[in-house]
Amino acid sequence: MSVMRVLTLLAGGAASAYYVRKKLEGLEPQQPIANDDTVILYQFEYSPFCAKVRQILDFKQIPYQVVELTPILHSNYTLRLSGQNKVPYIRHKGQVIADSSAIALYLEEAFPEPATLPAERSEREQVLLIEDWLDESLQPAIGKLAYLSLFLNPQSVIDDPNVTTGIAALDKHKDKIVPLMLSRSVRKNKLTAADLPKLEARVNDVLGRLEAQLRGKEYFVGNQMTLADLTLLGHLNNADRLKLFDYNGPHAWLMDWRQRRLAEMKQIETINV
Ligand SMILES: N[C@@H](CCC(=O)N[C@@H](CS)C(=O)NCC(=O)O)C(=O)O
Repeated sequence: MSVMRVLTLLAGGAASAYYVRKKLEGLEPQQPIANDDTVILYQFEYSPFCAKVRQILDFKQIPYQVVELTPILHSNYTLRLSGQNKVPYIRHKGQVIADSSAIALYLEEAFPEPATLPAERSEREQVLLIEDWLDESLQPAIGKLAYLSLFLNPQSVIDDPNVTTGIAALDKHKDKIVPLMLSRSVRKNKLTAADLPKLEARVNDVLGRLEAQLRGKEYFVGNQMTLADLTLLGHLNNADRLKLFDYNGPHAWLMDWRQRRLAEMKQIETINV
């Protein structure tokens, strides 16, 4: 099937999407050559939930291989492999685990050191509570604003060489694919340009709540990095690339916090090389 046909079908409705899925078996990603002990991460590079899992893997110094999937087109393949239709999911020792929070718990069990969850019960629950809030409140607020802003001005994503569809033949058509995918997200969330001020206000609310928890502190809980901090790093992963929101002025502290945590992650990598 030609790339242009794929694009035309993707632009269509549910029936076309179904047809595309049925037709695209040939474009499935190659399975990586790795033994069963290596963690395989199935992901989209830009997904904040996938970035969260990469942060955990890096923090724990777990070797892993990435399989880059293509948004929308991956769903048949993903359903078959993992029994659900979202990324991230991982494969390790013959098991497939989906959902970033379930993956975090699995990795904590399989690779206990260094720990991302405190041993003390109330601290541990606090970390999990914050993780949940970051995934379920902060991320949707930032995500909706990002989708709409980028849909209204997609050129920065089209021009970013790091943005890939996961399929080389389709990457040449990013100028068509990126707006198409963004328009699907905007439609799914029933957003229009008129919603921008409301979405910006919501992001400011959420960042205000975050500030009350984290400003002036190095870590959410205790005196070392936990799953809560790694989750926030994941959700801020696109901050530079997509210029998600204005970090000058009131939110500059958050970018400073992020820089300090990224420097700490770099140090962990260097020490363990
Ligand atoms: N609760 C899930 C959320 C995962 C999620 O929403 N993934 C999005 C990408 S960010 C997805 O796969 N959407 C389906 C698609 O785009 O095909 C987690 O923590 O992993």
